Formats: sequence, structure tokens, C-alpha cells
Amino acid sequence: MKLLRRKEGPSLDSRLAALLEAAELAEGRLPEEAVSGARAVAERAGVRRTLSIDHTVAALAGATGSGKSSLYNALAGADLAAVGVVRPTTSAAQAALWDGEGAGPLLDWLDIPQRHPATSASDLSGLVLLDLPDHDSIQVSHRLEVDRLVALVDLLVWVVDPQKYADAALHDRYLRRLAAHRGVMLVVLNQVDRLPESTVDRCLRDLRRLLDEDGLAGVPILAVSARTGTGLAELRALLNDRVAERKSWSTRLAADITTAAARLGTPEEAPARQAMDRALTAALCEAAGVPLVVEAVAKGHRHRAVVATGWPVTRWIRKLRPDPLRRLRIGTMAGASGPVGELPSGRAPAAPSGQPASASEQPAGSSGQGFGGEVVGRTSVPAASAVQRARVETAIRDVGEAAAADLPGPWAAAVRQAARSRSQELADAVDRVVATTSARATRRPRWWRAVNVLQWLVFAAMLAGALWLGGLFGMDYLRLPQPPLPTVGVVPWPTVLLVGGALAGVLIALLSRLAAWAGGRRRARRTARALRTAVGRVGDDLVLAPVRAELDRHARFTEALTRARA
Ligand SMILES: Nc1nc2c(ncn2[C@@H]2O[C@H](COP(=O)(O)OP(=O)(O)OP(=O)(O)O)[C@@H](O)[C@H]2O)c(=O)[nH]1
Ligand SMILES: [Mg+2]
Repeated sequence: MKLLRRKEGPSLDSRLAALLEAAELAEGRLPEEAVSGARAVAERAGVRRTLSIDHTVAALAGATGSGKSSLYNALAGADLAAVGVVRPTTSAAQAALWDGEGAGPLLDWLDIPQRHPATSASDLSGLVLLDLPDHDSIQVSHRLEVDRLVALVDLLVWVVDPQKYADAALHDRYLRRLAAHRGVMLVVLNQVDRLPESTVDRCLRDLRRLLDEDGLAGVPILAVSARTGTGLAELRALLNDRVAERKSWSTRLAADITTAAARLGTPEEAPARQAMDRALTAALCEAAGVPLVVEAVAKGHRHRAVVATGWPVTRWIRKLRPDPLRRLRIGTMAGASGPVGELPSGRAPAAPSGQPASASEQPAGSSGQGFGGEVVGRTSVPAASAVQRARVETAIRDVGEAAAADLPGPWAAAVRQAARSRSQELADAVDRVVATTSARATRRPRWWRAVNVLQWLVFAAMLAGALWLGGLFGMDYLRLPQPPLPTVGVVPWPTVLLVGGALAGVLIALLSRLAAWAGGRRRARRTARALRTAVGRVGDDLVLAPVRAELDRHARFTEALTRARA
């Protein structure tokens, strides 16, 4: 017996743990009934295994008048239960005990106060036989008592009679639902003394067919008469076998686990995970105004290049115009170039993404809104249009749909929900990474400073030439003698300085502009790539990660369910 316990224990233990785990993971995903059912089974099993496993509780269940009480008395060898002609007779379950020492707590748990020692031969040592009320009773309390005990006992003995063995109440409400429990079930056809000898076999064959249809192939059927004693010896022998094995309790619990696990669903292969992030990233980029920002990066670069390297005579005109990137409040916000987490706090929470479409019609630089709602300290990239918002929502839905495909209904719904779960945070988060990522594009190349120095040197030369010529002009005007004039070839130096300085300044400005144009393009391209990556990461964090978490949960659920069913 000890050996048996060791053999059954761990497997039952691990299956129970797996069932509990599956129930936990299914919480909020699958119908509450199935989840709490699994928990109840685990709890019941936990209690049963702490009570006497040296006793096997067998219940006589069946319709009123089938002869449960008569059979109970016949097996116990005494008139313990009332056998009546008024139907129904038995209203509360009672127990007959063969060597019942130590069965007290078990019967307390079963809530059966009426207990009698059996007086028949003690070959059934360890049997606790219950006489139940009728399952098809007109009394609700009888039916409830039967249902309660049918869920708890170790062994079910269904007592049927030749008239009512095909009753739908028995087959639909009990037998078919207990198909997993066929290992702990016997069917007794009582009152065979009332059948002509020739029809007993036909009756048994018909009963067999019905049981097979219920999924109960292999369940033993015994033809018995409580009145004449026919078949009682076989019934006693069968009960004796089951009681001696002392396995019914664990077989019953195993069947309970199987049923509870089946109600949680069938383990499904986890669907292949598809990369759906590309469309999402594209939609998020559009909604966050990435193309606009990228264009502003190129223009801003050129703008700052002209201010830094342009011809000193004309560059101030450019200075009067605003920087296209700064106009979007990128690269100007405090901490905008720092890591995301260090951005100014105190933002208002993003409003739901169902913003009025008019927000998108505000001009750049005045809206302060993203595609979610108004927040403090955002970029001034114009808010997303209704179309762009709809595209983001579609992309999120597509991510959910793709991940949910091939999943069973409730889990698919949970995955779709997970895809949407953090979508309200998207607008704000995307705007933040757009600000930080594109702010890096405002760094000034080193050559600007060198060219600037050169520009001023050239400008100084031009100025010197101009002053020199001015001096010469003044002296000539005052009819003063001309000082000797150095020349380069035939051209006097002051003229070389003035004209050469002006030409060189303009030429340097033009060349710098050319370089800045190429640099702006390069910078815009690099920023676009960085933005796509950063925005993609936000989509991954806020849309794909919750989906992955839910798929992982389903995978763990499936794995636990597989272990529970083993
Ligand atoms: N002929 C015959 N009559 C039987 C047999 N077993 C029981 N009866 C009779 O059937 C009637 C009902 O028997 P019970 O044992 O009270 O039936 P029960 O299943 O306990 O009925 P409830 O307590 O109402 O659920 C009684 O009159 C019994 O004498 C049998 O094997 N043969
Ligand atoms: Mg009875």
C-alpha cells in the first residue's frame, strides 16, 4: 500500500499543480465557471488525499425505486436503511462501514452523520458504502445531495432497474458527463428477478449499448437481484477488488483533473509569431510627423550652415529667418537631447486617441499636440490627422489579429485586447522619442567653425582693400602726392584685396552651401533611419510586448494544461 501511495502521489501532485497553474493563467481569459471549477477540483483533491486512503467510499446512486436501499441492506447484511413503497424513500445519505476505524474525518468531510457498522462478512474491509437519495427526485434537496456526493466519492455504483435504465435523466445529467470517470464506475442492473430469464441478456445488451454511447465502454455491468440475492456475490467480489486495490480515490481525482482540464480547453500549438511591426512602425512614423521632422532636419541643417559659414555681408539676412527644426521645438526643449527618461515631467496624460479631427488642421508651431491629445512640453509637430490616427489603429488591430489567428476564441480576444492595452500611451511616447532622436541632428560640424574663421579673414582682407582704396581716393581728392602703390602684376594690391576678398567670400559661401546641402541630406537620411528604429521600439514596447506577454501566457497555459491532462 505504501508503495502504491508513492507511485500515485507524485504524478497526481504534479497534475494538480499543473491544473492550478493553468487555472491561474486562464484567469480573466476563460469563462469564470471553468476556472473556478478547476480550482474547486484542486481544492477537493487536496483535502481528499489528506483523509484516509485506506478507505474506499462507494456510493449507490440511481433513480427512486431502483433498489439502492435494498441493495445497501443486502450488502451490509442488516436492515440499516428503510425500504419503502412510498416514493421517494431515502431522503438523506447514510453510510455502512466495513472496518470503519479511522474513517471518521472522511465521513465528516462528506458530511454524513448517519453511520453504521456493516455486519456482513468482512471481506470488504475498508469499504464505506453510501446509500444515496434518488437523483431524479421530485425533492430538490435529494438531487442536491446526490450531486454533492457524486462529486466527492471514490467509487460510483449506479443502480438501475429494468424499467428505467434508459432514462434520459440518468444518461444526460450524469453518465455522459462522467465519461472520464469510467475507471471508478460500476453499473448494477437490479431487480433482474422481475425479468423473464430469456430477456435478461437482451436487457443487458441494450444497457451496454447505451453505456457505450455515453462513452462508458468497459464499465462493468452486473445483473443483480437484491431480493433473491442473484449476482450479489459477483458484486461483492468486484467491490472487494476495488477496495483491496485502494486506488479508486486517486483514479477518481485523476478523472476529476482530466475533466476540469478539458473544460479549460484543449492544448493548442502556439501559432507561429509573425512580424507585423513594419506596418505599425510606418503608421506611427506618419502619425508622429516623422517625414515633416526629417525634412526640417535637412532644412535646419542648411539654415544653420548658412548662418555659420555664409558671406558675412549677407548672412544676417538668413539669421532673421527662424530655424525650421527649432520651429518644431526640437533641439530647444530642456533635456531634449538627454535620455528619454529625463525629459521634462509634468506632462498632462495623453487623452484617448479619439481626438477631434480639427486638431490636425492647426499650423505647425502652434498646436502642441501629438496624435493622442494635448500635453505640456511636447514638440510642435502638428497633431496627427484623423486618417493617420485611423491608420495607427488599423495597424494595432492588424498586429492583434495576426497574433490571435489560430488561437481559441477567448485567448484570441485576450491577445487582441493586449495589442490595444497601452495604445493611449503611444502618442506621447512616440513624440518623446521623435524629440530626443531628432535633437541629435542639431550638432554643428567642426568645419563650420574653420570656414567661419576663413570667411572673417577674407572679409577683413576685403575691408582692408576697401579702406586702402578709400585712403588713396581721399589723398587724390585733396591733391596730395600719391604714395608708391605695390601691385600684383599690373593690378594694385588694394584692388586685389577688395575684389579678391569679395569674390573669395562669395565663393566660400557658395561652396559651403553646397556642402551643407549634401550634409543636410545625409543628416536627414540618418535621422529618418534613427527615427524609424526609435519609433519601432516604442511600438514594440507598447503594442508588441503586451501581445508577446499574452502569447507567452497562452503558451504557458497550454504547457500546464498538457501536464494536467497527462
Ligand atoms: N422484485 C424486486 N424488487 C425489489 C428489488 N430491489 C428492491 N425492490 C423493491 O423496490 C422497491 C424500492 O426499493 P428501495 O430499495 O426502497 O429503492 P430505492 O432505490 O432505495 O428508492 P429511493 O430510496 O426512493 O430512492 C421496494 O419495494 C423494494 O422491495 C429486487 O431486486 N427485486
Ligand atoms: Mg432508498
